Amino acid sequence: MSLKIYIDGKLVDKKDAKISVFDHGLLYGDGVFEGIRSYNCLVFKLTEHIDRLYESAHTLMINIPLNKDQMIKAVIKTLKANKLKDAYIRLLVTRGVGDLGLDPRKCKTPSIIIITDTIVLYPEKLYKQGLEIITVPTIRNLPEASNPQVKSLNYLNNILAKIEAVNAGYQEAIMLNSLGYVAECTGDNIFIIKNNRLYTPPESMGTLRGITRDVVIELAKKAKLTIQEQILTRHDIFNAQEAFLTGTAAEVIPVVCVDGRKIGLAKPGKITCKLLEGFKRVTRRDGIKYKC
Ligand code: PXG
Repeated sequence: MSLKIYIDGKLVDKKDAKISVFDHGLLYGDGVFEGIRSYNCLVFKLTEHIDRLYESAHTLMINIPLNKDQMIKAVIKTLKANKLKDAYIRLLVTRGVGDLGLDPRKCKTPSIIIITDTIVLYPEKLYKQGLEIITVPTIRNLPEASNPQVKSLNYLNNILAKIEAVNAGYQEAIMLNSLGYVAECTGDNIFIIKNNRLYTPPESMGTLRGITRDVVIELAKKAKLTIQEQILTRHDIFNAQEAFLTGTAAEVIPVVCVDGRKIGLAKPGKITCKLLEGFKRVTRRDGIKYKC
């Protein structure tokens, strides 16, 4: 059975899932998106992802033609059509079809695209061994320019950082902000642990308020760990006892080496592993259920 893609209310075969070359999502990266997962027929934190999508769209003054309930129904409908129990869901809203100029007023109707597919994950062995990452020259978008809280279709900032990591032989990169403080990774947030305290950069550092990040903060609070949103330097990261990344795709992944400096014992830390276990439990328990 061919994969069905939702485009503007219709479910079409993957081979027919096409949009106009005049769509400003393509011409200018003018649009917003979310990456969401479902686990055994439970969509994890769907409401939170939908809220973030609508906030991104609001800032860009994109009027999404569905309300939030209708959007949730559209996501579920697409998952069911594809009989996917465990899925990666990519939800996009583009500015829509306009002309070759920038003027968004020429784009009358935003387009909604929902792609549900199986997820490509980091190999299991990386969760056991931990990731080695580096800092890259490309800094994170300035909040005063293209605000990192807006998950826009223009991801060039992160893609450049990813290219720099890959060119150097690494899979993920730490992006600093314009002041040289740690912001986040290309598609993940970063945490460190020292003396039973959990640290992660605040939003003001150019950090996306990740939904996985929020879940991990809640788990840490329940585990009676002290959690501090704090400015972090590379020195802080190098001298942490544990480090890990969080994101919808990666979940919680240990980091064992940064810029050639071993982190702690250079293997996944105890607290990190506990948080990963806790996270997996939550994904099996919470979420919006659908029949599959
Ligand atoms: N920071 C950035 C810049 C992101 O794009 C996260 C953090 C984590 O946020 P969530 O809400 O997922 O915990 C993201 C996540 C991918 C992929 O395939 C991930 C993201 C975007 C595009 C692709 O790993 N966003």
